[in-house]
Amino acid sequence: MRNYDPKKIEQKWQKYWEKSETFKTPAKAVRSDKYYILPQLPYPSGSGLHVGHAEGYTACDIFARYKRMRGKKVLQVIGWDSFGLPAENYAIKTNVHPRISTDKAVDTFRAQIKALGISVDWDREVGSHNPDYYKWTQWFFLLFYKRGLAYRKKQAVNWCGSCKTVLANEQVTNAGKCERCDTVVAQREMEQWYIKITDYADRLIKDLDKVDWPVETIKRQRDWIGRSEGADVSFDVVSVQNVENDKVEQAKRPNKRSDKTSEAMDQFHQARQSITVFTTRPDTLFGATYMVLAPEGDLVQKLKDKITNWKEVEQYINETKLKTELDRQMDREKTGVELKGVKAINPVNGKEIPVWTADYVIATYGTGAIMCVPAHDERDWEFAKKFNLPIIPVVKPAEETEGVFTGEGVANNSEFLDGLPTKEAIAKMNGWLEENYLGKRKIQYKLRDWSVSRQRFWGAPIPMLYDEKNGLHPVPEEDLPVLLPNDVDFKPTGESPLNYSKSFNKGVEKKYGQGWKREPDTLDTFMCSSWYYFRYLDPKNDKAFASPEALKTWMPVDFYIGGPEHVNGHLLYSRFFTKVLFDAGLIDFDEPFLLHRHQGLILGEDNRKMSKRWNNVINPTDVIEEYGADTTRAYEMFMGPLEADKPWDTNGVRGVRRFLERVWFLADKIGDKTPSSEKITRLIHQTVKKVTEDVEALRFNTAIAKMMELLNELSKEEEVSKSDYEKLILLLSPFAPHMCEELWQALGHKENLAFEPWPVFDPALALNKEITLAVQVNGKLRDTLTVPADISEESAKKLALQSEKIQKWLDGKEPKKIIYVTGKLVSIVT
Ligand code: ANZ
Repeated sequence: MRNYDPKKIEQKWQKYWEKSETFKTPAKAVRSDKYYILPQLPYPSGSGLHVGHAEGYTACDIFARYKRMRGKKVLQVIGWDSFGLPAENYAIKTNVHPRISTDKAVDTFRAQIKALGISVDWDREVGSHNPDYYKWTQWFFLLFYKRGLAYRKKQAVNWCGSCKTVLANEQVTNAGKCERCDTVVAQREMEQWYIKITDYADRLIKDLDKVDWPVETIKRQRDWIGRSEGADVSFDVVSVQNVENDKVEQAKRPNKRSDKTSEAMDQFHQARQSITVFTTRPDTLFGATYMVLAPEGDLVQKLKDKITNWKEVEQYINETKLKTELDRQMDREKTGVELKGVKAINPVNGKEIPVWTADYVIATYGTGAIMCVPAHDERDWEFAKKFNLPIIPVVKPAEETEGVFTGEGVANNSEFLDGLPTKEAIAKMNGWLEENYLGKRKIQYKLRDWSVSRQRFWGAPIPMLYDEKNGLHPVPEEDLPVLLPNDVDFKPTGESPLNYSKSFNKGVEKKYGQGWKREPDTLDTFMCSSWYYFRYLDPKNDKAFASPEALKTWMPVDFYIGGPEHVNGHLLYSRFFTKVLFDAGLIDFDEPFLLHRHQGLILGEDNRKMSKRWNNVINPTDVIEEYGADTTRAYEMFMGPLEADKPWDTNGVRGVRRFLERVWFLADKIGDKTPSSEKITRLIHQTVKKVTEDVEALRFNTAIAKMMELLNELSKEEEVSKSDYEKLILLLSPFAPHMCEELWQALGHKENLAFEPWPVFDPALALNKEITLAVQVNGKLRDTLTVPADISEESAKKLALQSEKIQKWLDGKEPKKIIYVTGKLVSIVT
């Protein structure tokens, strides 16, 4: 064999694949024989591809190449998440228009991915910043609008003062910072566009049963949606001077439910200024000793006339507005102000309890008001301790505990609930509340509606119009796309830059009416990335986001790889988009990604996260340059389990390169005169079995390890049969496709190997044959062992010594000599 020259080989095959359109998506596929493989849409950053991208794309590509060899019709495409803040921030930093810098970054990414030999259909590439793409992002927005799922609302929003834009909850880190620039996020009252994802909360939880995703991912998404079963309970709130009168009036409460509606009760509560709380523990109502209203909500405002210390309350409200929600939920010293002049009546016993406002209650969750049970809720406990409020235990734990008890137990101090275990007590209290018009069972979600409008330039314009009276109108579908103008100063000011574009508003009045103008905000980039996998199916269609036939053939996605950081954003939004399409009758499935796995993080050689700061960044292009794409691919897969975080190791890269070279030069040993030994034949079948099973289960590292073992054994042989060697090449080809194509051709094949059938194994031959070994101590047979036929001398001796029977006969004595007779006997002399 001539020298192994990856650069030459790799360029040759990449050109060949491109020219002969090897990886063009097969035209005639049906749902039963297609396989849709999806690498997560990358954001094309100016700094190019990193090793983490290469890891995900290689994993997908191995799967894609493997599935083709198994006869599947494969769809694999890559596109660009090219709108959004990072591109815009980069453009601002470098003072180059985002369109120019984005297109340049895309060119670099594309070239780098091609250099890795990823087998995608480049005819289907899409970029979310292109008008023929974002036309359909806008169409999706209109679909939501028409279905009552897009609305404007004024409320407190997350505001990043540095990026000068609103952020979705999913874009704020656990530390309350902007995920892009690390600035502490503030709250601002603003009117914004929202998508009503909460309408789908229930289905988004339930349908998680339909997908094969990592358990932890499913749990994280379920927790984020946050389903709580509980009850709404009404508490009357009265002025202090009226307490006596009100108590009398309370007796006139409508009696038991006599008809199916609760109208009478609603009227009663309205007249009485009742406040409804959401609780997951209605069984603790007898222990509710005070009530708290969220400072920023309107409940406190409604009581303003009755509150006698309004100045103090107002000051507290203003202080709260400066804090982020997260800050408020952190375990800090509790603060709050009592609303003097009002009291609430605990509905179960008519007791008068104080009403407070405190920032640990959030206006947007539940009803924005809570009943406080300090004996059984930690935050209430801390609060009650600090402000000296009464604590009444109403749930008895199985074992006496000190302090607050938040678990389940048996009700006590609770009249008609006494003696009931928590679950039954909850059910009984719920029944009682409903019968007495005092409450209703309720399911509550943590998920909020998704804020999608951004006061930035680099995004899809929201396709809405305002008339002269500020009335809203959707842009007619035939007028899409609403083009992103070019005459814009894109530097952020906090106001939508599109407001100042002449071309953006030009002709709007003439076309739509006097005084009409366009919505100047743009869509959050996650709107673009929530549906890209549909566009890959039919990227040039200008009549629909994808044709019904393409949708029917290719969806749902069979295998999706992405990082674990998008669980509560992108993955959730994509599922929502899919469900809306399903409800609109446009598709026949309601989950987009059947099988989903995450790739792990590749760390620097120093075991730290790769970062310019640590000077430990490995650039895949450098690795390709020095060792070749096949080595880069195979090394990244050999590093460890796909989903594990693992450090880079240059020695490991060299090791994999040596492995490939040894496979290359093994071709020199091909000879077809002697048939393979039984041992080699068995190992071949075992390797085919193991690699097949490992690839199916994405255990790429152990698949490579098995091929290395096979190589070692074949290398010991004088001669290797052509057919054995070809099997190794076929197995290795998804990992190191260029080299394997070259070898395949050198072996005399006319067709390239991308569609060559995957090797099959004979299960009987793949079985490791077993033999029986006799074990003697001082010449006498003392035990027999069943071992693999190809057991090594070392293992045979070790096993013999470990045998309990033999240990007994040795009786603690050190063996002087151990003799092994291959396949027959271990003889120990003491
Ligand atoms: C009384 C009670 C007694 C509660 C008890 C808990 C334990 P999850 O499970 O997260 O849904 N809560 C309700 N609305 C709130 C708001 N806007 N801000 C802060 N806290 C709020 O939690 C529901 C529980 O969180 C509710 O049940 C309420 O406290 C509190 F032994 O009511 B509970």
